[in-house]
Amino acid sequence: MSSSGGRKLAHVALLPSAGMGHLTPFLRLAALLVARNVQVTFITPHPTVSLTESRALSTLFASFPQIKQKQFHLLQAEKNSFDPFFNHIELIKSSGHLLSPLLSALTPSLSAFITDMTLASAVIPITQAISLPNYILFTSSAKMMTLFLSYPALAGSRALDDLEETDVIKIRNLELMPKSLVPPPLLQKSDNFLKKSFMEDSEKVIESSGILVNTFVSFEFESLGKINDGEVLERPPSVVAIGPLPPYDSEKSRLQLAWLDDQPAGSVLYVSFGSRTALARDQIRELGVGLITSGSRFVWVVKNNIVDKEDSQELEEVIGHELMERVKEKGLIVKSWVQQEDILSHPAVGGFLSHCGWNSVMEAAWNGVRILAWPQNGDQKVNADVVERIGLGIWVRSWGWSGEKLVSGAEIAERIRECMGNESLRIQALGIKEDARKAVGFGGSSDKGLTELISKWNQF
Ligand code: UDP
Ligand code: G50
Repeated sequence: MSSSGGRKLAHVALLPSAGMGHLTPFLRLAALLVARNVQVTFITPHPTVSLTESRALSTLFASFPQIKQKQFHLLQAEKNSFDPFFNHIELIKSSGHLLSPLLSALTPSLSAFITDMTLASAVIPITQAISLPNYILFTSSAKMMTLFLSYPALAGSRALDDLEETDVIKIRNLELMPKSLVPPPLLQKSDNFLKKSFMEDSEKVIESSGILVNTFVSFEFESLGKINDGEVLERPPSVVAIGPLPPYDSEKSRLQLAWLDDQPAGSVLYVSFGSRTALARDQIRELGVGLITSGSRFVWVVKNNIVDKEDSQELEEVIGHELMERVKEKGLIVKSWVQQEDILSHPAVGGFLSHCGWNSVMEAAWNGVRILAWPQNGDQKVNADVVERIGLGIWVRSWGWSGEKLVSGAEIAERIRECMGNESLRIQALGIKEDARKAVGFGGSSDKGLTELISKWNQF
């Protein structure tokens, strides 16, 4: 640690995993810590999977010259999964032993180390060996964390196998969630990345110094309570809600979408399935029909490929000439990275058709934008359930997981109208925005949680 006028200042290193959904909360946490006089070293696994990740990192270092960058050169490894981001997480894990010398060489010596939950099993033993306090940043919902923390017990007891889809998963006397919400790979008989990493990481996070989670108490009161009251695990690690992690200034103000300025307040639906989900071609076209027939204005981000640099197709090839012409009447359609925060914070935007990646949910809450949830895979049904229960949005459960069925344009249109026309949902979303801002404002629950952590680090 370093000292300033005799007072010790914390020095914290951050290590994110792969993909924008995991990187963005780390960038925001870095900016937040710097604003609180914490010295930050940001360890960047190199190379990144997507161009967007390397651009976001450059922006961070350009905007915050006080953040030290340390490149973490990854070894080459076999690619076991079809998912490039999962492969990359494996790669970071298998390069883990190279971290020790990197960490020990940092000056001043570290007060704490924060890494992503997907890297826990590789990183925690390394930090333990050098007696460095290690924290996990959980970048999904607290509800997802209840499943994550109980997974070794569930998988061990085979309780999951014996349940019907609609049955509720129980652990001791605790009702966790219906089996239907669980990410499909966790229910597969065969081995896969998610099962293996859930098992390994969950067993290891119990030994961490604590878990930080990008959520806030009033949003996920029940799940946070279940964890911290010892209902999920008898002796849980300390779990601190520090969200929503606010976007920092240089993420904003590069608005490419002047079109939005000419639209009436709250009239536009923003449509995006996040950074790594490409809908099937026939589903993209039905969605286009749905948007047009809904009568709503919209900004639609079309994603045709999981990884940005592998996508060379023109927009018109993806959605077809006729649809392309009709879409232009009411909406804006793009096939590139957009600054989502710019869009969600724009007064013209009133709704968000979202896959419910957790960052998108927190950003919608932060901006008071109601959600029409269309989870596709992974943790997204769990997150959609949180959204629906708290009253931030609606979720049509019958639409199923990605690829289970083709949802028709007519049905999509009907639900868009229902969501955009729902006045009580609009008001609820604004209430949630107020709660979100209170949580991170001075003396709010997330502000207090982070302040306590920092003062602990300052003493180390
Ligand atoms: N995002 C963005 N522009 C895009 C697509 C995504 O800014 O065109 C951001 C979005 O704001 C969020 C992150 O990328 O912060 C995606 O994370 P999320 O958890 O929502 O979903 P994932 O991409 O991990 O499925
Ligand atoms: C990403 C993803 C699918 C998915 C999840 C993702 C989660 C989050 C929880 O983040 O479920 C999680 C914890 C530890 C771990 C992996 C995932 O090792 O594409 O389900």
